[in-house]
Amino acid sequence: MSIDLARPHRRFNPLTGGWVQVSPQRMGRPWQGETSAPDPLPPAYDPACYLCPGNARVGGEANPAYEGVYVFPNDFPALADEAGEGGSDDPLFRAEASAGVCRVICFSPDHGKSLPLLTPAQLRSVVDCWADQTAELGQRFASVQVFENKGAMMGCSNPHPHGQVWATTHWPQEVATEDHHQRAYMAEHGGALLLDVAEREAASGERVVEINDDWLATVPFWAAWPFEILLLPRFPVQRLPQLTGAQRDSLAAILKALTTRYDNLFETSFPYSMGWHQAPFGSNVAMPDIDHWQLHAHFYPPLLRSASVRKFMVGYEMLAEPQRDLTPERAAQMLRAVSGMVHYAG
Ligand code: H2U
Ligand code: ZN
Repeated sequence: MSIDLARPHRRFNPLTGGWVQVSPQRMGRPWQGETSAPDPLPPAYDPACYLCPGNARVGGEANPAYEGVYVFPNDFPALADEAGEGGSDDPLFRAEASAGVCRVICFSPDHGKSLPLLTPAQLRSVVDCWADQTAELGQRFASVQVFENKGAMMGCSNPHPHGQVWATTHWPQEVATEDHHQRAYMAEHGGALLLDVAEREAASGERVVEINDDWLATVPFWAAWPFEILLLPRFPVQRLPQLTGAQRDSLAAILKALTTRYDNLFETSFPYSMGWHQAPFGSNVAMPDIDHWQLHAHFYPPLLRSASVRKFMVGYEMLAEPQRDLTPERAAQMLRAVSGMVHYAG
């Protein structure tokens, strides 16, 4: 690579076709933003929590006294089971009906146990749940989106550890974009884009935060968010249900280590939006080949300098393209410098 990465430059995201402006020379500029004490960890049970076992949800229905992972239909689903009628091909005012299901996944009955605080066995059952939901919903829907939106800073209304799954009859935009770029990469280079990325990242190690025999967590070369992570399998796999028992265990292990590092970085329950991208299914879109797909997870955390100082994607970023000061290499170094084994809250 014959470019000075210490000077302003742009990096290309081969998965989306987007660019990011990197401005390493701005790292030392003075900061006059907010700072405040980190949030304390929540208690094991909150009588006011609508996700805790035995408590009533907003719709009135009560949660059972669940003991492991618990899935229920979202009481305020964003999608309807049945698509409405009609559509519009008007080139200026195009629309189509959409349908799908939305479910909530409680990771633990313990209100205070976010992912890094779960045992490997408990994390494994979260992985199994993600895979089972994908397998079941993939029979009826074209896309299954598993995700977790965590922390008040991300607009998450409740600290109880939970994620969601939305399955749709259409391919959502990000999935369609990634499908396009992975397909084009394989046509041109013969291999799977993200398998090649995993190999190159493992070889250089520069941006790797966690690695085991099956998985690798890296701050991608093209990361837009300060501590963004791309979690990649080191073997070809297109969807969650294909993972073997051993690959699920090693996934649980790397999830625990990565999220422990996240929490330790600013000694706070690290907010983020994370989710899995996996090969979409057939349904109303033809999906004959999926070899170009590689299963992967994105973590998009908003924090920049402390538990309360966040990165805002505004101004130039909204109007031109994302920009970062902290280099991905430096972010990876900072995440490597904190423990992936011992959580700050014990
Ligand atoms: P977030 O705070 O991560 O958005 O998630 C809470 C989800 O739980 C949200 O999608 C659903 C909301 O619709 N929910 C229920 O299904 N039942 C409830 O009683 C409250 C919240
Ligand atoms: Zn709770």
